[in-house]
Amino acid sequence: MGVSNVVSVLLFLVITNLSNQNIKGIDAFHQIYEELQSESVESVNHLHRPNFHFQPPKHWINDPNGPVYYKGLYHLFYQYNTKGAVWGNIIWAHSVSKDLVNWEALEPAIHPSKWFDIGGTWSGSITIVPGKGPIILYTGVNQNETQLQNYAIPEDPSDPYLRKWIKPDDNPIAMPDYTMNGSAFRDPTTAWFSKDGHWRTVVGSKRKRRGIAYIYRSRDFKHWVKAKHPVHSKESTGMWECPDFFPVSLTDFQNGLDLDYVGPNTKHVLKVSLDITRYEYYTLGKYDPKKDRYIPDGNTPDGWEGLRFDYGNFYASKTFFDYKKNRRILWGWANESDTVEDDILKGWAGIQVIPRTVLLDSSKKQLVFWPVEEIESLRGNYVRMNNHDIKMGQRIEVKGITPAQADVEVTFYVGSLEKAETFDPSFTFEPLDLCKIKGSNVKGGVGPFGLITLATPDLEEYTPVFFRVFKDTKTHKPKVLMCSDARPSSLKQDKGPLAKDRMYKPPFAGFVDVDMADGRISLRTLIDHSVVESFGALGKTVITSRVYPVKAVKENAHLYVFNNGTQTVTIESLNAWNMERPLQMNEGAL
Ligand code: DQQ
Repeated sequence: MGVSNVVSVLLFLVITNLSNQNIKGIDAFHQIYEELQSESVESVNHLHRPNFHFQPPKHWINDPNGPVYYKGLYHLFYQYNTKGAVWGNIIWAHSVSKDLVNWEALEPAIHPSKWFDIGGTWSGSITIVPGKGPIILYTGVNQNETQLQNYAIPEDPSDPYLRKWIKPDDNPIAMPDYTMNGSAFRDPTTAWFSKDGHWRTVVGSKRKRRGIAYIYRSRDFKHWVKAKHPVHSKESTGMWECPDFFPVSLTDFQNGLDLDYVGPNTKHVLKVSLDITRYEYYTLGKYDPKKDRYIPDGNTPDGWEGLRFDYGNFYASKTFFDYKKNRRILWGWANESDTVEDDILKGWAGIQVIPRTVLLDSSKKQLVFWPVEEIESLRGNYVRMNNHDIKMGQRIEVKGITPAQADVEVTFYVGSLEKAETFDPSFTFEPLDLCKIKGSNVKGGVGPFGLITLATPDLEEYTPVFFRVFKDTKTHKPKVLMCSDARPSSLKQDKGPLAKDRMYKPPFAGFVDVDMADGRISLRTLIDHSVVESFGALGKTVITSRVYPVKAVKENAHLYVFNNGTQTVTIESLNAWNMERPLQMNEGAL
């Protein structure tokens, strides 16, 4: 490389680094620690290990791949390191379930073995092709580190377990052309069949700093041609990983739609995972199948400030249509927030969040998410509370369940919003900044109120999940902030200045689009040792945090309801359950 090239590379790095500093999000890219990728796991530490979230017995996992419902079984594939607890040596691991709760691990579906994937078998999807059965589309990396799109077929499509997969020699099915970025071309979506006789799939990419979703068409699922224009792109958003593109109904708010559904009363959702900050956003919009263009509605931002499936530790998500129950289900990966050294010591890293149904909210302005009903089969011991006032500064303990492994649903009644703080126009509109300044201990008018999870009785450690209601002087409507704040979650400190030695204990936040006309707001939180997964206002705003308390663990963890606002808040109803461990969670294989 000549001197001028070196200078331009350095300049580019400085500029991108500078411009990224203003963009908030979680860790950038999969951190690559070559020396640690194959460090074998001696034993598995269970202290913070979730009990009812999807996990293999050990090692690193990331993106959910597939998923699909086929011949009576739910299949989940996922990115898995066969050798250690950090990212690397990635294959497609494979599990099946009859109920989305209990999981049986099967042998891995695909691993690097051919010239078109010897450098990696990365994320992708499954499509059920009539007459052929399920077909995997995935990204292979070749030995020059160019990303290619490949397909794989089951050896025996009549086997509901789809145990063995073949990678035909006529792969790859798509290669980057000279106009494209070969190291940013990945994660093909589930394909759909259109009336014009073509299958279509979307592949994530970027050109310079522009995030891109390319669309490919095929008549036979083998020969794919890139459409002239990307289906959508957006400047300054960087690489679009794991795009997801699906229709939602504008009239039926109970059922999901399959990808090939065509009808007048639909909108499309385009979700992309932003590699620069490792968070995702989605837009609602209109897809024109003739022009193969997607145009966002324009009601919500198409970029960094966009709506999110989950405002917390959640990435590389993927939906699928469940033919059994006519619903669209979302899977997403929640990474660890612990130090890399401790990930290796505990022998595992990464979980899949509880699968969630996805529907358009009746406001038609956003989606709503809710844990699949099957998860309720794990509910055990149960306590309830009704019509209980919590005055300012009060904290009430929820006793009689196991607070480190629980499902809690609360409906708060706040009555009048008179005392709500004014939404100061000088506030930055970023919910995260607001949550940073106005934590759970900062007294307010209406709120902060909510749950204190994984806490010690003296609050040396705790993870609060709460609402704070403001009066928006511009709209004259309440502006509701929801926070899940990991800052006080653990006494554990960083082990050093490097990224791998740091604990990630951020506050996460989102606004909740409710008018609270009836004075009520609900919160549901699933707590699973190091997971705090919360659904505000029946799933309008969702936040997942990963936390590693030192003292508030297992039977030493406590759960409280609190209010730090001058307005008394009533617990209209609270139902809390112990959550049991599923009978089967991938034991054995791998
Ligand atoms: N993870 C995969 C990629 C994808 C990224 C590699 C997202 O295919 O873009 O493990 O987390």
